[in-house]
Amino acid sequence: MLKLHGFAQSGNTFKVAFLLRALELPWQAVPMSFAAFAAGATRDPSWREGVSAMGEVPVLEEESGRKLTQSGVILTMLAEQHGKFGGTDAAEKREILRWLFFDNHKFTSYFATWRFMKSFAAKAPDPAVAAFLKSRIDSAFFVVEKHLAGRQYVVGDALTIADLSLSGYLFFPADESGYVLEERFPNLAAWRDRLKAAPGWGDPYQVLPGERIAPKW
Ligand SMILES: N[C@@H](CCC(=O)N[C@@H](CS)C(=O)NCC(=O)O)C(=O)O
Repeated sequence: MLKLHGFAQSGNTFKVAFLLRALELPWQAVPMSFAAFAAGATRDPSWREGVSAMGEVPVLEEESGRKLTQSGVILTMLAEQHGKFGGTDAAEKREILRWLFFDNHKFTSYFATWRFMKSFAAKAPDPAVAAFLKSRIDSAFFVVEKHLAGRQYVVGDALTIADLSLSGYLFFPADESGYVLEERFPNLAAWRDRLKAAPGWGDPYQVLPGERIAPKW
């Protein structure tokens, strides 16, 4: 059975879980507690040696023991293997890749970093760092907001891994990030809500192991 290393607060792990469920594949979670993550479990040399040299979750472990990291690569591999959610032709596949890069570079990375600082970090966010991250998030969110105008899905006319990747962090409670999408990003909010009806969707705190932790700041 496939194993997915990660934890409930990890939207990157959720992206993969969402696809595993949409594909109806048997899988089991290999939980890392959030406390262990926050204390530096992914920086531990033996964890890096045995699980991920990049020091990140998610990690998808195949039955052979082979371990794969980077949610975008895992999503692409599973979509290819099962012939679903990966686009209908070469042009769509390239378009999906474009959005996966955009997500990993700008959309998820700034938002996940900001959410971690606001909700889970040991110290309150530095106001200058917060302002910088929020301006980067706004800029990335407005790109997708504009793209989604008049569209149901990010690429083509059907659900793809581009939707799963970009939406991975948007299902967490708004108080964890302070971003209420409806207020400034109506297309993003409507798309996120449509995805809740997609095959395999579930609340991340139900789908992945671990407890919800109240925002700290
Ligand atoms: N681009 C990576 C990002 C993965 C990532 O940043 N994972 C976080 C948890 S959600 C992590 O393990 N961070 C550890 C660290 O940055 O030290 C992916 O999509 O898989």
